[in-house]
Amino acid sequence: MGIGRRAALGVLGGGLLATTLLRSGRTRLQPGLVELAFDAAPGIGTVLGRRVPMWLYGGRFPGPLLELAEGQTLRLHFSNRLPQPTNLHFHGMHIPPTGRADNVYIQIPPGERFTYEFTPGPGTAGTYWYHPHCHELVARQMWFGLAGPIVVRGPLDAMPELAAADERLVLLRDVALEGEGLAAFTVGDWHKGKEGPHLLANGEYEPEWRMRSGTARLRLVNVANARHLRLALSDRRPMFLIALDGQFLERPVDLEELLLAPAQRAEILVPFEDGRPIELLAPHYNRGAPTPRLRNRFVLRMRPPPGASPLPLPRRLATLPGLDPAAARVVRRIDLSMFLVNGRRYRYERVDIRGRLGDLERWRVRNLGTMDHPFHLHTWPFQIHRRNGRAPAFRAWRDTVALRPGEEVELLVPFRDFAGRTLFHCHIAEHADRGMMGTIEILPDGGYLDPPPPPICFAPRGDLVPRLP
Ligand SMILES: [Cu+2]
Repeated sequence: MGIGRRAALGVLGGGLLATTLLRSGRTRLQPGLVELAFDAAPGIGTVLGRRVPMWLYGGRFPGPLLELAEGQTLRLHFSNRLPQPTNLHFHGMHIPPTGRADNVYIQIPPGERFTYEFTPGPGTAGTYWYHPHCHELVARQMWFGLAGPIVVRGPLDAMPELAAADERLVLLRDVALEGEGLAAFTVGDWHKGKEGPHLLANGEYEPEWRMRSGTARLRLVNVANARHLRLALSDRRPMFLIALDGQFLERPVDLEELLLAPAQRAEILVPFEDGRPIELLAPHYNRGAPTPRLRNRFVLRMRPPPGASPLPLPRRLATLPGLDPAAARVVRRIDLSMFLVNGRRYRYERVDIRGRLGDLERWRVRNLGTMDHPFHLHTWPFQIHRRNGRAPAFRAWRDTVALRPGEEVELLVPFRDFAGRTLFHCHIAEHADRGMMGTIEILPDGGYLDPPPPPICFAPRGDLVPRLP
């Protein structure tokens, strides 16, 4: 397979993640095509200073960075060298759920390859991530190391207040070691979701960074299977939220604390006011499950450059359209309970929601369970209209919404583009694997979709735990 010079650049872009460097303005993307290749394969990763057998994208943990600009095409030659089927889901991306794009029905048997290809459109600049989506195998493949970042750049990234900030990707997940590697799954893990007592940032434990600007721009991504992260800065300094999930907000919002549920992203600006180091902290969060307490003193520490002063905050960011709830043609109720959506367990053959392309829908999602469940819809971003009857403080596009026990959120979901069949589910990976998921099909009037190919992902095949070679 011919991989050109851009592929090499793409892979190099991934390499930058290992040193946690990713600064806007430095990366020159050519118009057109970004092409790269990597595999999912058993390998050796370093976790808490120990070399452990893992499953890795491109031999790295986290996986290589996929970085492109709005309107550029990503062509990704992906090989499966795992002992079981796998595939890729491009979490949060507003791209087709069909063909070679974000198609969860693609199943790649061991030893085979597949070329993904898609073009994120205007207004999609943001932080995303990729992970496997082979039903019943997702939780294990993610826990043992399979996740990687995606950054889409757009015109807003060039504003001086953002471009001059020291930009860092921060992929967050917890780990537990046991025996010779990452802890194996126990029966209880499927119910509560698998967690560990150590939180890693880009695979590192309590890293300390020398910053290059008076303001940090952190692209935070929660790639944990189940751990919900409460995030705050040392001395309760304010942080300035500029983006949630894949989209910019209208203006920065100052926060003392942020809850980042599994799969969610948040971009924050951190000004270094007084030249002192700032730590990102993860205070304990009770999600209604017996979560092991983190042993971290901090998640990461940033040391500002001497004499640097913070950048001015951007006054305006994106312009987000309001959605009129009265224009919703369909109102749906979606009840979440353990392993079930609307009382039913996921079935590959069954379509749970049929909608029409062009419609705005209003979804009332309730958490009837006793622990938090993060609800994720593929392909179509939504706005939260109300949470427990109250309008949110600011407008945002989301792809994953966290629900505490007893909560109800009303979502406005515009199906403006991209027909096809895909999934909505709880993003505690173990819950989705156990059936807390449903199928949605959005078609133009009179449209028809062939049934998906027979499943190969179900039921464990081959090794369920990575082994030392
Ligand atoms: Cu759940």
